[in-house]
Amino acid sequence: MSRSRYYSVRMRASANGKHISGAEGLCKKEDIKGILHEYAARALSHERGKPDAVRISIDKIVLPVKGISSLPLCTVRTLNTASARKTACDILRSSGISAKAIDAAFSLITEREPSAGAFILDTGGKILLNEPGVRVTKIGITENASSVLKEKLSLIGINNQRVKEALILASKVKRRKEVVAELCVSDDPGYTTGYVTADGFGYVRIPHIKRRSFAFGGRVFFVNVKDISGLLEYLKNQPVMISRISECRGVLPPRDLMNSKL
Ligand code: WAQ
Ligand code: MG
Repeated sequence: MSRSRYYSVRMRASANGKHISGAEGLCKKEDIKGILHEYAARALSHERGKPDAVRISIDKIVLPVKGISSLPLCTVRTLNTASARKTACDILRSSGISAKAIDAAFSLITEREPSAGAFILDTGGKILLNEPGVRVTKIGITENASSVLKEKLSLIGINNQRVKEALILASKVKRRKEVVAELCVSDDPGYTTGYVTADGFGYVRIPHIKRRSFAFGGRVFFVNVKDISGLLEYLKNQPVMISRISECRGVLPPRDLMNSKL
């Protein structure tokens, strides 16, 4: 994509310095007002609590915007936390992530107060980026891709903002070759579906990855490099728009998922 007419809008809400919610997107000038309204409403009525500080910022995009495809999406049929964790482990293990790294990732995101950004671990489990982690920003979707995505997600009954935003973010992250996989667990007490992304699997939604009412969550990016400076620069500053939508499959049993690696 060429010269940009886009603006990056970001929101962060906190209470006593603790993360409550955040949002980020790319939009055209005429849509800024609507987005500000939506982000402010989201910040002030979040199930994680009432914020005492909300920061919203708007930056004009100066770098050319890169157009990319969304990751292929599917949902795996996991019926409880044990099978959800097992499936996440199976995908990550088959992508070359060590058991130690997977354990470290789950403890970082499920055993302490959520961090505003994502942790970065190497495939052996070494923490390359600790709290507060990296916030992925400058992410959006073209109008055309957005209507295609809406159609595809509607067909499988999951056309909602949360899925769309997570797919956009994960597609930007996984686009980098050094990112081997991502693990995400929502920090919202009422939202128990998480996801894993990895080569050959795409974006795999995993129901029941945590128990309801549990207010912990987070994201971990697993990488196969030691120097993450180029990756951090890309995640924070490279504007990326989803301009093509890949396949969106419905629900698959775990065994079919593992056997149908793309
Ligand atoms: N960059 C990096 N990390 C982030 C970002 C970001 N832009 N936004 C959120 N996080 C981290 C942060 O630690 C949050 O605590 C954690 O992720 C969870 O964020 O297909 O709702 O917004 O059904 O609670 C995934 C499944 C939902 C969607 C993810 O995440 C689906 C979700 P939340
Ligand atoms: Mg949240």
